Order: sequence, then structure tokens, then C-alpha cells
Amino acid sequence: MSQPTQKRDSGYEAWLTYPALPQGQLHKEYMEWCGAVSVTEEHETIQAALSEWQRGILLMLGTESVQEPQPEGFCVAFGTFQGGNTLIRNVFAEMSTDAVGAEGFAIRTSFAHKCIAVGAAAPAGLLYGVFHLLRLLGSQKEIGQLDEIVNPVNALRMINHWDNFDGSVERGYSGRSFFYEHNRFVEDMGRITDYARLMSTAGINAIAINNVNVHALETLFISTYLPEVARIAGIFRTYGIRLFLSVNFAGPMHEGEVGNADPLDPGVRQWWQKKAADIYRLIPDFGGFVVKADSENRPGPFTYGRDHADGANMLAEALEPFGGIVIWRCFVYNCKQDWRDRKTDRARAAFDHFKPLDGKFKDNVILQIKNGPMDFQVREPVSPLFGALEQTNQVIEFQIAQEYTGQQRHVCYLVPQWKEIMEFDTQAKGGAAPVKHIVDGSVWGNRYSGVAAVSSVGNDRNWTGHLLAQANLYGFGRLAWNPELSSEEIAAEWIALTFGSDTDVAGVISRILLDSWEIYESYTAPLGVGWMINPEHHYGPNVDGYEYSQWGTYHYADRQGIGVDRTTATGTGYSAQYMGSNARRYDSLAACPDELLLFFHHVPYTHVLHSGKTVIQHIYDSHFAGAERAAGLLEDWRTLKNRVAEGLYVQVEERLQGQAAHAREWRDQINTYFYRKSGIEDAGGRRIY
Ligand code: GCV
Repeated sequence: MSQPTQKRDSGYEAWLTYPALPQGQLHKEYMEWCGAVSVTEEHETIQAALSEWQRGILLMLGTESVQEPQPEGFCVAFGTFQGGNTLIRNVFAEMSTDAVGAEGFAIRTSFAHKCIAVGAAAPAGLLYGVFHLLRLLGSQKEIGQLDEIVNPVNALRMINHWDNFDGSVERGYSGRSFFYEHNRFVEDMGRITDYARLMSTAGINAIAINNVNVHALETLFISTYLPEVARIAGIFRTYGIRLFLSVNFAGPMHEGEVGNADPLDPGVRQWWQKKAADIYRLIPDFGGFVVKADSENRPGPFTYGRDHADGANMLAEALEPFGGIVIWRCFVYNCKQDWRDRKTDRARAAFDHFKPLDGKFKDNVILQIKNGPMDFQVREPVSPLFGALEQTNQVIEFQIAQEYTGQQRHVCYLVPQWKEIMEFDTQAKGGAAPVKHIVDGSVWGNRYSGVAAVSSVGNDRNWTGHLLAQANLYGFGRLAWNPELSSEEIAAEWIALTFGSDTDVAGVISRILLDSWEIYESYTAPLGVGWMINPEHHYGPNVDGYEYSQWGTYHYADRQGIGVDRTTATGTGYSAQYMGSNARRYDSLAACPDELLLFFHHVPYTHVLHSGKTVIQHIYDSHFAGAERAAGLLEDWRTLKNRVAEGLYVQVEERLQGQAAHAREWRDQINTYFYRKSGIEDAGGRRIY
């Protein structure tokens, strides 16, 4: 972030804003410890950590953290355990550092050695440790007695970009790509460097830089454009991030060297092996491939009568000698369904395709599973594949891009949703197997595990379009690092680092964030049924937008009722893909939780929910309340006028105005649709059109 003063008011610096800390006792204490820093290693990542530190201290404390600790004074010391910094050696000699993993760090306040020491096994861990200390300062925490060992819970903490070479971003809501423009790689690496800083300080260690829908020119990223890819990988490397590429399964045919892409054809296998060798010559720490195959018209092994294991294993074999991995997506379903066919159920598809292949993948293949069985709706159940794959590496895929949750024009803080999903007990191994322990690898002892998410950033000045959407980007990284952090803690960190220390301001922003998912849900599609959006661009209400389409996304509303029957007795049988009491709970009309009722059951509008309301009255009430609460978010924000930087204030105010108006549109279209369908009056006698 090269020109801080020009950008401080735009949101560009995000959680690296380092707002000035108030004067007082704590400030004085921080000055004593942080005025000097001891770093002895030249490694580029450690130097990057040092400059992050020095920048942060200058902005927060208004003083330089000089690299000449005085023997009589206090200081901070950063170094790897083997790196030769005497302070690090002395402070950590007294404790066992065996528990510090490859990306972890130890942090300790030592009065005996007059320093706060951050030690790590490797440079990347040090970067995380330094930012941890900066975060403590930014959140005004005590630092006089630090003594902690911190390791990331998830090994893979990944962002998937859906950026295209022409500069567009699929499902991008914050401008255009900052990697590419007009089918060229950008020349100026400044913004990419700042992006790497942001990502690594949030805990991210892997980034796939191109769309999973790989078009003709992006197919050449593993050949013609490799030198440019390597340039970006070099920037990422400094910040402990490994670069991944999405690849085209039919790549061998595109380059005209092989006539097919059959994964069992020796010529095709050799082609991929040669490509892997070329890549690793230029990018020795290349992460691997992300693959969308036989999904939404992308090529894949089905063309040759092969299965997903055949396809993934072929790529895995090519990457194996270099330590690379294949991330194979499970988003596979029939996207050309006949809407008249009520037996085919898109929700079943991932499980039906991949469960039978459990145990057939090489151990450098990871299956990437979307959090739900459909597609990142505001509410859907957890994918039943979690827990069902006992011998397969798997990562969960979230979507930070708000494709179905307001497209970064509405505020929708998604961390509470992700946490709810992570806590869901899959009941694998007889119970007590929450998703968070499936994906961290501890339930089945997987070699690889972790969390991935679709990126929400673009070249908008503030990265995410809606300033408050930055909380999702930061929050994803933090949650991937440690799923035990609460939504409140993550929000508080982000607010302190972005807006500073005013507790009233923090209270208002925190409430806006924490209420926002519930509010968004209440004025959009009801009770877990999903969709009801305009086709293709997916923004705004359109109840029947997908009802007679080929995409398998229906609500089946008629004059009597609504919902999708996914039960075993009369429906698609999807509920039986779950284990134990989950299957029973979802299958039973009486036991199914209200918020998922219409995902699993088709019911009359007069059906009474656990809440005591009928379905139709719930629809009316939640939509009236939701629109009102959306307007309330704007009112809340307005209390912050002159209390947050003007540039930040106005951009959020403008978005919240838009949201309040758009929530009314949602309210009126949904309520009117169901009033006209059902003919049932609103018990509250409110205006419906
Ligand atoms: C990248 C949904 C989105 C597509 C996306 C796809 C996927 O269908 O609308 O834009 O394609 O998911 O996750 O592959």
C-alpha cells in the first residue's frame, strides 16, 4: 500500500489501516515495548513482516520502531528458532517450541530479556505472528504477559478467484480483475502486492488466480503465459501464499498436441506430466490445479466413459513428483433438467456422484465440496457429503462473493452462516463429528484438509464494493485459521483494525454486521426454499425466475402450498443422504427445523410452524419485518456521521440506502406473489398489492 495518505479514506487499506491509537496508559506501554525492533534475518518474508510491523507502529503509535534496540530499553524481537537472533534463542530456550507447526508461531513477553519475542519455525509463521501482535495492539489488548503458541487449525486456507483473462470477474461485484485486463496480465504489480499483504495478514496461504470456468486463452496459462503466472507466484511467495491455477480438463486438445483428453490415454497422461514439469521449473512452490469437470458444460472424464477418480488421479499423478495437489470440485449436477421431471433432484447430485468413489482418489487429490447441496443460498442445509467420505481428502467451499446474498450491495455478514455450517454435526463415526473437524482432517485423519472460498474482490478502490463486505473477506481468513473464533470476535477485530478504537462506533457497526444475515434472509426467499431471483445475473426478486428452467432450482408453489418434497416416502429421498438423527429430523415434517422446512417438505400455506405461525403468515411477517429492519440499518449507520472518516461514511450510507429500497421491492414482490397465489389475507391487515 504504497501511498497511504491518499488512500486512507477510501477503504483501500482495509484491515491494514492501522488507525491511530488514543493516548493514555496503554499507548505509553505500547511505546515502551514497540519503539525498537530486533530482526536479524534477511529472508524476504521476514523482511516483509518487518516492514508490515514498522508501518503499523508508525500509524498506530505515531513513532518509528527502530532497528537498534538499546541494551537498557525494551523491544520486540522477531525471528525463526534457528535464525540466529539471540533474543529469540534466549526467550524460547526456556520453553518447548516443538508444538509450533510449520505455519505457527510462539509469542512471549519476557521481562528478563526485556522483549516481546515472536518466534516461528519458518518465515511464514513469523509473518502471521507479527500480524497477530499488530492485531493485539490495534484491538488495544494487554501485551505485558503474552505467552502463547498459535497454529492454524486448517492446513489449506484458500481463495478461489473467478477472474477471466479479459478482465471480467464471474460473479464479481466489486469492479474488474486486478490480475488481468484485455487478455493480458497487468504490468503494475502494486495492487497484487497489496492484495497478497491483505490475504496473508488474514491467514490465507493459497490462491487460485483464474476462474474455474477455464476459457480458451486461460487454458494457455500453463504454457504460453507461464512466465507471467510465475511473476505473480513470486509476489505471493513473499507472503507465504502458494499459487494455484484452474485448468481446462480438455487442455491437451486445445494446444493441438493430443487429439483427445481421455484420462486413461498414455499420450494424454504424458502431456500433463510434461506440463507439470514445465510449471515447476518456473514455479517451484506451485500449489496445484483446481478443476471443474463435467459441470455446467465444462469438459471432463465422462466424455470418455471414465469417472471423476480417473480424471483427478491422472492430474494427481502428474503433480505428485513435485508435491502438487489436485483440487477437484464436487459441484456436479444435471444443468439441463426438464422442470416437469420431479424425480431428478439437484440437491442429491454431489453425493450420488462422489460417495461411490470414496477411497478411489490418490492421496494428493482433495475434493472441494460446496457448503450446501445447491449453490450458496442464504439458507440451505449442509452438504451430506461431509462425513460421508471416509477415505478421501476434502475441503469445504464457501462463497465470499455475495452472489445470492445481496451482491455486495446489501450488507450480509456471512461469518455467522459459515460458523453454523462448521458446527453442524454430521454424525459420522457415530456422532460428534462436526463439519469443522471433517474439514480440518481430524475425524478421518486425512493427509490434506482445509477451507476454500470464492473471492469477493476486484479493482474497486475498497476491494469489495461494499465496504462492510470487507468483514467477510477478513472473516473468512480468520475462520479458516481458527474455526473456534466467534462471529463477534472476528467482527470486533475487523472493526478495530479498520475504524479504530471508538467503542460506540464499534458497537453500531458490530450490530449491523451481526444482524445482517438474518435480515437479508427475512426479506428474500422464505424458509430455506432458496432462489426466487432474476435468472442469470441473480440479483433482485423474481419468484418464478427459475421455476420453469433447466437448472433444477424449483419451489413448486401452487394455490395450496409450497416447497420441495425431499423425503424418503413421497419425495426425492434426499433426506436419506444424511446420517443418524439428521436424516430422521429432516425427513419428518414434525421435526424439520422451520428455517429449512420448504427445502425438505411441500406443505400447505396453512401449515403451522414450530414458531406457532402458519407458513403464509410467516412469509408476510418476516418480509414486513425484514424490510423495516433493513431501513433500520441505514438509520443506525447515520448515527455514525462525523464519527467515522467521511470517505468511509458516505460509501456505506449510499449502499444502505440502496439496500433499504431494494428490501422493500423484495417484500412487496414476495408478499404479493403469495397473496395472489393463496388468496389468504395477512392477519396484520397490512398493504399487499
Ligand atoms: C464459476 C454457480 C454460478 C456460476 C459458477 C458456478 C460454479 O452456478 O452461478 O457462475 O461458475 O456456480 O461454482 O462453478
